[in-house]
Amino acid sequence: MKSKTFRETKKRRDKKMQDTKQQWFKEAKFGLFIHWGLYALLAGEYNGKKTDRIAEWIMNDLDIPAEEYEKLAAQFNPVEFDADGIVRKAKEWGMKYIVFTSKHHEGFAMWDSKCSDYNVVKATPYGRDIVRQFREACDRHGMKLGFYYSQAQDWHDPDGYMHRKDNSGKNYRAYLERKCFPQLRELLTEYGEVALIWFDTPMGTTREESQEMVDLVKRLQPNCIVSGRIGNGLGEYMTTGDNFIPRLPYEGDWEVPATLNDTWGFNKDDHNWKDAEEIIHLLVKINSRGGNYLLNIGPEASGHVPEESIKILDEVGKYVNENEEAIFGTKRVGIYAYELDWGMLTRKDHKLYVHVFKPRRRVELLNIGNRITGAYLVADKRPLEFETGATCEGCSSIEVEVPEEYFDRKNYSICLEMEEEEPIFEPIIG
Ligand code: JFZ
Repeated sequence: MKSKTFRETKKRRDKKMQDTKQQWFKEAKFGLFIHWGLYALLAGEYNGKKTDRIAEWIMNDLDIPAEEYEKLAAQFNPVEFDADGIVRKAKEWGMKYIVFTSKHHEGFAMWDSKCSDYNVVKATPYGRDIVRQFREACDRHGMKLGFYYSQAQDWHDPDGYMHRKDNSGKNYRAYLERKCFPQLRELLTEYGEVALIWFDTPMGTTREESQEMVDLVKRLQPNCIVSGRIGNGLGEYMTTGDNFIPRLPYEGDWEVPATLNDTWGFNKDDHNWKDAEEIIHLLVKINSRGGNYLLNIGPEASGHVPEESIKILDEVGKYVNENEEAIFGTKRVGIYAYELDWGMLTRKDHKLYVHVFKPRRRVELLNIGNRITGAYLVADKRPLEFETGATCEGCSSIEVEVPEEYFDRKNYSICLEMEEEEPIFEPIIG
């Protein structure tokens, strides 16, 4: 009996410890994904042929032989690359973490890897370690840094998944021991504190092999988080399909990896950019359901970040900064009876944030049964007049007066202070 109680306490304590380690991730809400590798040189086109898929897949899509593709390295000289500039921007945009593609499916390492010369230091005229530059810039700006690492697909290593698009007759174990494990070890021992490893596409990786990867990560950096795409149910948070947003609030930690256009790696012909307003709404929607939004940029081969992405994110950043209190550190909101056509809700303990996306003179909410003790505009904390009451059919109603100079404005937020910790959503009754 005694030992059972002890075990239970220990289990609870372990769970709590894990939560603490991951607390930054729960609170982060907004991060920057960076897809950058040799594919940026092709920018979606090889020998006059264009890919109509995501640009970092061009080697696979257009059947470029590894012997040909690897020659790209000799052209990689990103003189415009400015790690500090990118990290500064991410900080300005209100992002709390960066995930950089240390090695994508193409197999090329963006750092000075000791176990494969197919890397940015040894195989390019540029000769400088990109991962290290991100590390140093992130340290300077107090930004968390995680690494995307394609653990299974490696189109350069003959034993990696999908090399020559063929998985037969391979010695995956040999690849793991020769490249995957040693490279992970390098990333986790030579590049400071790694916030997370963003594993991707496990393919045929067995549970034992995934477990070996997790153990390796945890042995070297116990606080490093492992993404869901490690596979075999071993991840510490869930990543949705790219650009997929769960309809319902999802319990547990999760993240939506997403693009600003329709590609991760740079594609010169992809101009299908979402606008800033759409991105703001997606961010708030994801936050409202409890997730983080990991939004991608795909730098050009020169290192230059496409103007369009900067322009969109500068505008998104304005919203995030002004309304930071209503984004960073918020928690999943339960199911509210109504789908608002003008806004969305996020929350913290004792605070319900109303994000207003369309101009209006007053903000009205029905079927929220809390005792409201105050209301203020998040941007400048000015108090707002409000009234609470009941509808003719007996549901709770709250009405907040919008300040006059905000009548024509959209994209701002209001905080409702609640006596209770969480919002009380009343069901619709007829
Ligand atoms: C993967 C990569 O293949 C792709 O190049 C990019 O890096 C992206 C972020 O991740 O693509 C996936 C992997 C998993 C899903 C969708 C796209 N999924 O589970 O839906």
